[in-house]
Amino acid sequence: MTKKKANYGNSQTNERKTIKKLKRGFAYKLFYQLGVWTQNASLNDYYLAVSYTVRDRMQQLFINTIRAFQQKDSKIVSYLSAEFLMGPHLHNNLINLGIYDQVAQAAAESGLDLQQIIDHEEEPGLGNGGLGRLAACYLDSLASLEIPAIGYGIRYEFGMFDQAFDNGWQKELSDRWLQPGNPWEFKKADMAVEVGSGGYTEQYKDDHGKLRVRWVPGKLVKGIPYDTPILGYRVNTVNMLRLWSAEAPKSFDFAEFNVGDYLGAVHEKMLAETISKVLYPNDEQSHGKALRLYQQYFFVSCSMQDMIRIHLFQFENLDNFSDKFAVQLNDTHPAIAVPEFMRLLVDVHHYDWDSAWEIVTHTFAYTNHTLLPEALEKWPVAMLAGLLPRHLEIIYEINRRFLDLVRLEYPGDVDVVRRMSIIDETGERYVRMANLACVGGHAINGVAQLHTKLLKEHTLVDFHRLWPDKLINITNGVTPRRWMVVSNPRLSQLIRSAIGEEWITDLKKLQALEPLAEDSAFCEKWQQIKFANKQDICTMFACKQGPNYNPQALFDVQVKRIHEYKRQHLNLLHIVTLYQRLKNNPELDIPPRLFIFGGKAAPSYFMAKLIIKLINSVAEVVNGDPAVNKRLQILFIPNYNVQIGHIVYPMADLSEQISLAGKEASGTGNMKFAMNGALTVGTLDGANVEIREEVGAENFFLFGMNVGEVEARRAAGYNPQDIYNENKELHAAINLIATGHFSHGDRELFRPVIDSLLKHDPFMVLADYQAYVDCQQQVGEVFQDPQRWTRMAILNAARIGKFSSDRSITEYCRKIWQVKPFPVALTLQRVPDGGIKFP
Ligand code: CRA
Repeated sequence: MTKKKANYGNSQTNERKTIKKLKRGFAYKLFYQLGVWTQNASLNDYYLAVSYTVRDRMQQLFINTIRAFQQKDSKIVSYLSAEFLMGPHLHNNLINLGIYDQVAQAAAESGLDLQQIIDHEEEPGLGNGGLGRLAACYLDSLASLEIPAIGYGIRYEFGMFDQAFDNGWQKELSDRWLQPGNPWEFKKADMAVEVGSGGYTEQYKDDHGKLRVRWVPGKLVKGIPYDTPILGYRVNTVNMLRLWSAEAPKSFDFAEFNVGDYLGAVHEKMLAETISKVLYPNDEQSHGKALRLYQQYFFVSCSMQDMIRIHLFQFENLDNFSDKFAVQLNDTHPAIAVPEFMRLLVDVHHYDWDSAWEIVTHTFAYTNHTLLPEALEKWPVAMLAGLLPRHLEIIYEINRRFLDLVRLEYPGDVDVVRRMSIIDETGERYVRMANLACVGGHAINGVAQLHTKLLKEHTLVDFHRLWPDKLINITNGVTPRRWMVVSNPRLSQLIRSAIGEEWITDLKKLQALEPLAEDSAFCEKWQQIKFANKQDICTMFACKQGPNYNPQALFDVQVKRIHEYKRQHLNLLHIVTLYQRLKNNPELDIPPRLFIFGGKAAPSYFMAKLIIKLINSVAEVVNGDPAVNKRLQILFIPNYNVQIGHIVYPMADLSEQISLAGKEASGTGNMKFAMNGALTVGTLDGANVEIREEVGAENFFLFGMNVGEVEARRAAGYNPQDIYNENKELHAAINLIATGHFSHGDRELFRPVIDSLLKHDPFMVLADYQAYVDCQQQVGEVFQDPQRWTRMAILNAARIGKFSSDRSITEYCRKIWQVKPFPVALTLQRVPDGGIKFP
């Protein structure tokens, strides 16, 4: 299919006209919208003026898309997610619209530096990490593939916290993304919906004398939608991200006001607004947090009501709802949608239970993103009873019917009933959200082959046995628009000039690069680009303790959330090992390495925060030691986020994907690195397995135990102390930390890390240590042969096509959503010169 570029002509005169209009646009926005005069304008004013000008260019497409969806017979995908980690919009929108060059030129002619303006944007960090960023990549692919879609989530006033370092410790600062103004969203105040909480349920007779149940909430809040247009790449489709913000309903204020309690009313208003105040960091135990549960219910209820409204705009009833909406539950965070939709159908729209259940189960599908037992959500029954009494009744009824089915299938097996029940009755009673999601939808998917296999064999084994066709795999993917075109312009340009640009929408086309891995001129250009990208980092960050970072060094990068299962401390033990080797043997022939870290720790995760302090402490000593710092340096980039990701992936030589096998569901950073020509050192975990299959075992540095070996090792009685006693280098490295070498003699500071490793080592760092160090030795040797390294890097990029989110989304469309592309025609013109005539 040929993709028509939206509406920007290419001829020279058109080009001049466009630039002229853009320049006038900047000036207009500055003057009329922002109310400032050029001389007084701040960088933020310029950023806003440019962004509003660009946004105007998206409007025609946006409005046409919405109209086309309303008028035509298309199915809409609703992606329900508590997190959307969108990253900065401006640059991405320029690329997807295809007007980057014109805007850069117009900016330059207006005396502005587009790069500086792009860098100024405060990114909307409304997600913790992989899961939220995946949702953002999926929205990009949905729009680019011309699939009608709405992303539904929460407009957190404070997103992911900003991270700073204070004497090597993580410090959390509040994120203020909305402070400078958000030019990308539209507030739709008149599309607000109401959401209840608390209260009681009652029976009543309807007009036909039929006995019904209704929920009488004790409180109401209003959900206000804020819409952000999501552009596809060079297509007319502009989908929508609809985020809900909580406000107190007016009627409520007035009621209080009338009895004279003005301050009480204001207090109520504040309470209502706390619902969408802040994003919960993951790795926090949230079972007891009513606010977190209510956040989930709030956005889910708003979204279901919104979909019903959209549906009833076109149809008389909800009978065919599941033909018109496919609703994806991004993990269990939105799983309360199952009883909420049942309530809306049965209590509000008066469907009988069976018909309602039919609609519900045909509408929902659930993606599982984790195997970690502590991340599987469950809510105390008592809490649900207080907050959502009607939903608890509905959950009981769903469970009663479901367990009847289980008993019928497995007569006499009480254990299976106990395990599969939506209610956990082993102690304090809980609602198991994963079980609810499995029962309430027609499909369940894991996010990488290995992950899905483990779901089938362990976490969801009973559900898989009951419904063998329900659990499927869809391996994650990432968007090449943001993760190559936007973030790595040099490499994208080289690839374009070599093989054209079809790969941008069809990533498998990168295969055409394979023969170029043997072309010395191409390889040389490839190396120059990697070098230039590395130089950028060296200029951006100066080393605080030692000589400046060396762009010739092997850039060895681990960026991701700090978590013990991801094993940043394994990486660190390797660094300490190299440090010792160099101290003992200054002549050692190893390539210079720059170890780069990035990532945040959940504020209450003590061990992760101590690991950050440990990395920073080792950095201080290593970088400051003239005996080693020409060959070994460490850079911990603070506040890792999407924006920093843009500069990190393009400059990496080596991608660290070293989680304990069986722990990382998929990973997506692993894909971004390989796309940008980094080689991976990794375990057989998550999507690493498939990446290795695609790029070839000979182009991937594999080490460590596989899942089977991990299980066997644990079953045999794993004792980390034995390894410590037997492995001399490891022993010495651990002792160096324990004796205070990196903590100014303080032997207590890092004791919890050491104790954990020696006594329990839950993620088997010591068991994989030697394999890792040996593998890294090999990495160093290959790096000393630049031709070989470059060849491997090119082959990684050439064979990474599978990991485009376009492929993932195409699979979701086919296997789960049953939805097809729906190209948008531009039937509506822009505002006519003579003004508009209201109907
Ligand atoms: N933390 C997994 O751990 C996976 C992403 C996206 C995660 C990653 O391995 O790549 O999801 N899981 O599928 C998660 O958030 C609630 O579970 C993640 O980001």
